Amino acid sequence: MSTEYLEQSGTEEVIRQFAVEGKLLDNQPYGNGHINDTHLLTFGTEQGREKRYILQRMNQNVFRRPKQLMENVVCVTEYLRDVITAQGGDPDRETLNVIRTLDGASFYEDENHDYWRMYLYVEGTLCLEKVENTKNFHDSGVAFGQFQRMLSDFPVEKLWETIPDFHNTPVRFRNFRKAVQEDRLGRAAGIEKEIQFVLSREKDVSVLTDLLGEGKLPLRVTHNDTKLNNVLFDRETGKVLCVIDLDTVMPGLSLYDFGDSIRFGASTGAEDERDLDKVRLDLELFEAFTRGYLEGCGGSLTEEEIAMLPMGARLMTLECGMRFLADYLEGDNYFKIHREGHNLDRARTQFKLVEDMENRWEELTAVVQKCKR
Ligand code: ADP
Ligand code: GN1
Ligand code: MG
Repeated sequence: MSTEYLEQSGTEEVIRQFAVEGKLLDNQPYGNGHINDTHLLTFGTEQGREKRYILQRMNQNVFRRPKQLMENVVCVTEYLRDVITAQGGDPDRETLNVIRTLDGASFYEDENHDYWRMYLYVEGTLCLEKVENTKNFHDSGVAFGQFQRMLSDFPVEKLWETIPDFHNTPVRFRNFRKAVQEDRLGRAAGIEKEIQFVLSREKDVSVLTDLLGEGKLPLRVTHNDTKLNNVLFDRETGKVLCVIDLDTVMPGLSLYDFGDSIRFGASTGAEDERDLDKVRLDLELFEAFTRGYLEGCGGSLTEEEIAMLPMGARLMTLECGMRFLADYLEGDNYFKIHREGHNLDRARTQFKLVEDMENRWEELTAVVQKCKR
């Protein structure tokens, strides 16, 4: 197995560890995720056909417990395979499929202690970085709602909490305040306005965790990273096909999944748009996703959850903004950046959206009430 792609990428030894037949023909960096290093591999089979796979180096700075993470992924995808098969779907395309190593493991640890895993590449799909039309955003809502419904009988106790307090907004708030106080790079001076934006919202951050603690919101199996680019659409039919990026599947609140989708997909601007005049919450998209999500959940959400959907959107957006800004203050160690100040730009779009949601709060709640009927 020696091609120039292999030599270039330095991943040849890793690829050899996986139980894949055929000859490696191509190996390219792939996708726009902020976390993992993703490669698209093309293999040629003896019958002259091509077969593609996704190879990922898991980001160990983010995922400190890669073994537990892969246990979660294997457990959840095997469960989903059964559900999809029972529904008459195609489990090779409608969920991720883990490719084992030659030893039968779900990942490979190389000599640098980097962890690698491989998935079947889902062919004939589109991954959207931005909403193209109201319908596909609605459909992504159906997909994330169904994802949760398909896992509603999954034994939650089988899942590891691979990133503790991932969407615990009060904990994220405290981490943010610590990053400001430490100000290791002296960056706080230039961004007082943004820092104040977060600090003045301290009373908001515990709304959902308090309701959870009081037993007023149910703990469910959730995806926790429901960005539009974490679903794949069928290129031919345009239908939503597969929920991907299962690294953060953990016990959580439905509001986390709903809220994270809204913060990314219902914005009129990109997550890193520099012209903040372009960034607003698009109410039509908000409504489309709400309808899709409620439809996908199939009546399983409680009254309290539905009432809290706008709060989920507002808090997930504020939380993500805090995380971007904390990362900026700490030296951009967590999210991949592609330009100077990238995390600051991302934080600013999130705050602009939060402000817009706050100003149009009655409209948001009215839309949710309308969709509920
Ligand atoms: P990250 O955590 O870095 O976001 P993802 O698992 O979301 O990593 O993968 C990054 C991108 O790679 C996705 O947005 C998608 O475009 C593509 N991708 C990942 N897995 C698959 C797959 N099995 N089939 C097709 N495309 C995939
Ligand atoms: C990361 O992996 P990706 O790009 O889908 C992050 C999410 C953030 C998102 C912001 C494990 O998601 O929590 O909301 O960036 N994932 C992790 O774009 O931290
Ligand atoms: Mg992703």
